[in-house]
Amino acid sequence: MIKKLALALVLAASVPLTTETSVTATEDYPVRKIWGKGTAACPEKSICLYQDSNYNEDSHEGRGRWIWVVTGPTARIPGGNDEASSLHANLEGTPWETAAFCEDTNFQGGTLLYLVDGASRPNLKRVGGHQVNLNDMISSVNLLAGDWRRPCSA
Ligand SMILES: [Ca+2]
Repeated sequence: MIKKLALALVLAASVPLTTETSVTATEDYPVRKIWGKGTAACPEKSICLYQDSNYNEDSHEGRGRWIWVVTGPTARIPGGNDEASSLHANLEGTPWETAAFCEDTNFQGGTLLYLVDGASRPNLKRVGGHQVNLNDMISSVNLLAGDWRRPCSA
């Protein structure tokens, strides 16, 4: 009888209350939104997706704009889908070495680009030697360590 009671208590403690789920979508993903500009505004152990090019430095508001701060593989960016215009990787101190940015949610749609720790992309409208436009396309972010393949499924 005591054992059954103890088990019931453990089960009750491990099951989240239904009223606490889905308060905000961001609680389900390791991503949060902050207001700011510049790569220095990117918190430690994070990938930062900036709403504007040049890390929000050119925003008319003067103080910056939104930055989505990713702290783990995130299948969705609530409120920030297809919004990123510049990127910064600040992964030092994490198990991850590289971020892969996917065109669709749930790590689908293929890999738009990679970013290693410490790297930045100031303008996703013109990326790489071919000046590819990847602006406002990123929908999920996978974080990778060591040997890896196919970070975003095609
Ligand atoms: Ca997309």
